[in-house]
Amino acid sequence: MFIPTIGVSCRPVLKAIIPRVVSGSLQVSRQLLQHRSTRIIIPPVTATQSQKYTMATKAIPTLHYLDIGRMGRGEVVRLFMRDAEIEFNDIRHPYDATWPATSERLKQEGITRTGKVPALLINGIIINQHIAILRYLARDIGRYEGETNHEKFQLDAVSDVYNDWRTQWVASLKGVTDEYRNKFVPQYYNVIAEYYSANNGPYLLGDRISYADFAVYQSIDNDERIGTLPSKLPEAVQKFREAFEARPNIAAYIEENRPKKA
Ligand SMILES: N[C@@H](CCC(=O)N[C@@H](CS)C(=O)NCC(=O)O)C(=O)O
Repeated sequence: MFIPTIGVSCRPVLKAIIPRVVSGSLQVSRQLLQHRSTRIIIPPVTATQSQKYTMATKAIPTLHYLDIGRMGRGEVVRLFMRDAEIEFNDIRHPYDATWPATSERLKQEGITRTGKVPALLINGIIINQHIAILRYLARDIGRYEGETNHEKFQLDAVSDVYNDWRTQWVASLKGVTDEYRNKFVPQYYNVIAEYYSANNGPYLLGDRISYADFAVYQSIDNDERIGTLPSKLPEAVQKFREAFEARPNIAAYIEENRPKKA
């Protein structure tokens, strides 16, 4: 069987592999993958629900997200996969007047239950909810996770703090309020700094990176992009940012995509 190996830098025109959970069993229907002139036939695969975690389709994972550059929840997943050297197909859907129809189609195809993305097709299943996706990936590869119950708790807690931030950040896209800029954001980075200081940084778990670090980094990046990042970050957050941006697998990517200073 021909196994597609389309690098993350490509913008493939793909019809995705569409696994469907049908009454307790997972079925990956016969698919046609199209990448410009390349046509790749993936044969049908079926598995019971209990097999779904062990079934490997041998296809590389496919990420569905919006075409909104470095912003948003899908970028957290992208950064994680780049750092972890997980090759993936990167499908970016236009976020314009066509999106409602695309969202509906993705629902019909079983790619998202809520109509929202990111969605990741991996190991013959579809997973949604970006933090849950990070946790799945971390467990799958046995890295980027907490080891003890207390470490796992810290990752969960910081992910929740980040999710609260994300809700407010999305709301700010309609217009940044003084409340968001001058109160919510500084308070958020102070709380993050407390968590990061507890293990002496630079990462949340000290010198070991974890999935939560990718979410926190994206909050710094996304605040910078909408002009709401405080001019001076708390020391622990700044130290984290510098360590994260120097990571060998993502440093160049971050540099290339850095927002241009006005
Ligand atoms: N709880 C979901 C939220 C997903 C979500 O809201 N995604 C946004 C993009 S970041 C989306 O799909 N927006 C398009 C829409 O609402 O139709 C997660 O964490 O992934």
